[in-house]
Amino acid sequence: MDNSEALLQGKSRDNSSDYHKLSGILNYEIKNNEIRLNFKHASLAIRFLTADIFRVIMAHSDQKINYKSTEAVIEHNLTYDDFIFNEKDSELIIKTDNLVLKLKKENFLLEVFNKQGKLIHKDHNEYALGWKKQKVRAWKSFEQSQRFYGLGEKTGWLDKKGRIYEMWNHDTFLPHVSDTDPLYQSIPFLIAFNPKNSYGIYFDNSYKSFFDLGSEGQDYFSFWAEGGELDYYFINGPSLKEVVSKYSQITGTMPLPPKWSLGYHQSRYSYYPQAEVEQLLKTFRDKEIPCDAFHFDIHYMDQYKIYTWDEDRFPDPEAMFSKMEENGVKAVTIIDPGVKKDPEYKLYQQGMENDYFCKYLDGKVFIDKVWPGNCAFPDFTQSKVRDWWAGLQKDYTDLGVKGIWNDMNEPAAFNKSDTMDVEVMHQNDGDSGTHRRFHNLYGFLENKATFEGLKESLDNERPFVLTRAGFAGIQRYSAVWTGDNRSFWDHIKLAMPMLMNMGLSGITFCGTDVGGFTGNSNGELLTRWTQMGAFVPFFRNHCEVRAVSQEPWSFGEKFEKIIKKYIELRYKFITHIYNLFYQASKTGIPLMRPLIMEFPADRQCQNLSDQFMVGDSVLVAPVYQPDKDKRMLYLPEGKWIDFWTKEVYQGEEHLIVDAPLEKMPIFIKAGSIIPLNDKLNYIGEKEIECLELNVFLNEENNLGSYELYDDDGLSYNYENGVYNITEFKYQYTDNQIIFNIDRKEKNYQQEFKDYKMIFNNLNKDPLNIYVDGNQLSEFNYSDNRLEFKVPVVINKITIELS
Ligand code: MIG
Repeated sequence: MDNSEALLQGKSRDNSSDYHKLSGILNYEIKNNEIRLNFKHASLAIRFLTADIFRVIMAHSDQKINYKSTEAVIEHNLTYDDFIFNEKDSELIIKTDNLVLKLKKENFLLEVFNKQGKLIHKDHNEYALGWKKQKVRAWKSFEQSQRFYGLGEKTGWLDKKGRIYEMWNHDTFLPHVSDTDPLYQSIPFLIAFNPKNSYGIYFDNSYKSFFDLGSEGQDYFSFWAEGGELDYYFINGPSLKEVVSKYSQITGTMPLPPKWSLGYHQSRYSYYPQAEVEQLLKTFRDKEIPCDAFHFDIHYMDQYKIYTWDEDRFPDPEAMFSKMEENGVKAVTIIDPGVKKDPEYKLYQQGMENDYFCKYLDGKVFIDKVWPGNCAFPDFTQSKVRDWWAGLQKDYTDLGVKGIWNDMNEPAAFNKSDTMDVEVMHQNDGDSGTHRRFHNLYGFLENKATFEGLKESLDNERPFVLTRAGFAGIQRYSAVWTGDNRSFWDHIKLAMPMLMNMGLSGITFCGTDVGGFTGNSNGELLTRWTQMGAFVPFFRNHCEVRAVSQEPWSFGEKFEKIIKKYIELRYKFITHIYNLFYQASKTGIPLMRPLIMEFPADRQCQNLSDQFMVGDSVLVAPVYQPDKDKRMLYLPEGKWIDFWTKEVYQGEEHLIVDAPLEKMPIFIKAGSIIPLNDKLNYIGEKEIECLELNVFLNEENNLGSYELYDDDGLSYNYENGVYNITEFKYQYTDNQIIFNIDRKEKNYQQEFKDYKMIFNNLNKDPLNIYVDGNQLSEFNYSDNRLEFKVPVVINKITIELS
């Protein structure tokens, strides 16, 4: 490596001209859902999964086409052979119901057109696909007006254009700044956004890979990997939502998590001894600050040996957990993958006796330093190792632990490369390979084992797993947090586009350490961060071992009061948030969304990185600078209602709004319905007797609807149909509002007894209200807001207006 390459940290310009390119098509063959093309030194398979999704696999040199997918791809039975094939002089044409593919015969090149005949995707004229020794690479044309999203956990703006990104899971403790890359997760899924024709490319390759999105202003974007196959999926939208949703047909959606895990989590590195945890519990409950989970960081262990307890610090973890449980707080314990090399330690013995650890080809077990000192690393590519690991979960769940936090699973090691030697072997049940191939899958497979083990031992309860490292598809097993951020204002800002792109990359359940991990937080920073965190899917306050305390009360009463208010707000929104999680589990569409997902035609939203939507109707604009009492924000088309003041704003405008410390701007899209519930100290504290249905009216002649899913929030009984789906619908005309309630599914014994109906932005006097035909005598109307209560069993409300 010469100096300049070293400076580029391996992202050396990988000269396109050094690659072998595909020549002309020699011959081809069509079989079922696939067209196979043969070239002089390569072959290509194009397989159709649906009318919108096809997979391209290249084999070069002496290789055969390898259809084996990485573990990221779920077992699906998507196959589509309904295409029409045509051959012309210079090209082969394949027509699906939604796409037309043209394959140039002479200098191979793929073009994709939409139904209307518009070109939406094209290989680069000069390069298309190629290889260089072990490397495989694709080049694609792009127009400068195009935007790029996705790629998982990356720094920078919402639009990823103009940089090279590396996929190589890495423990990055140095401050995450705008061009820090890579971080802990690798999600090789790219979205090319165009207002009318968005598509995605999922590159199913677990080797170290790169995406160059025009880093030198070139007219192509490109992705390549240091080994393995060129194996990618083209996913047609055409909308951004459809791209994201269709991607989840390949890598899966997040399963419905336990509802408590959507509450507030309190963590630090580390809470100990036991008495401190008990004090923490008491403080939360005395102060009535809602909280659902405490996280136990590495100091709970005996010399950092996983699945052990330091008996001096924690004389009776079981009793501690049951006391926590009585007070509605669940325990989540950290686990690192490194197993201490200690001949007297049970796990090390088991691993050595059963050949569970990663080793070199010559049989030597790979040993490196992590927290416990010298450690061996389980080879999670082996099913027997995953079974062993899954079985270990019971040690903890028997004590009362409800969730596992998988850290250091890049895997991290205290050496120059920060990870395992790439020459170490993984056995992978007979299809072995080096760490080069399995590095990015290491954490993924560990999480799979953890999730399955917890599921088994928790007995019909849904597990909670949190991870730092992962690969595409990680959402099937685990929530993700963004690792070691800092108590910097910049890191509130950095988190927003990062989390939004993670959501677009399949990771619905993600969050960032609220308050900042490294460095000392302060009252104002923690307050602002908590405000944002309350609307981020995973909501946990966590900090480093040397950092000052940053529990909600740590910086005095002034801040505590506001922080408490926002944690409470999270719980007021929890029915809505849970509902959005349900939708995400069905469709793959995340709850934390960039505005562009909801307003794809609005150019202002294309790179809007410091505001986000929660679902399709709540717009959040966190304050991420100190000493601010105003914030500029953008409202897209439509009418918007200030959540706090109920003032109505016209959209397609930039506004400067008041945002004193106690206020984070929140706007609700007029026309929507939002359920809000009573204050809770924790999920399941009490039955929610009354659910508020907040209707935010738009002008007359407006329709609105909301579909509410609800179940016990904890068990798998919903898989047997034990859930409710209720649809609320209203129509607002010049002299009346009709509100309908349709209980579409009702197999779960609902906790709500009443709905409190709240109609905001109603500027006509209500004259009479009829509930299922009976006149209602009690209601309140003032300041354009109408309120009354009805029992949940009713079907129809009619409000006559003046
Ligand atoms: O090398 O377990 O990102 O959340 O507190 C540090 C101690 C190891 C890194 C995690 C952080 C956790 C810390 N861990």
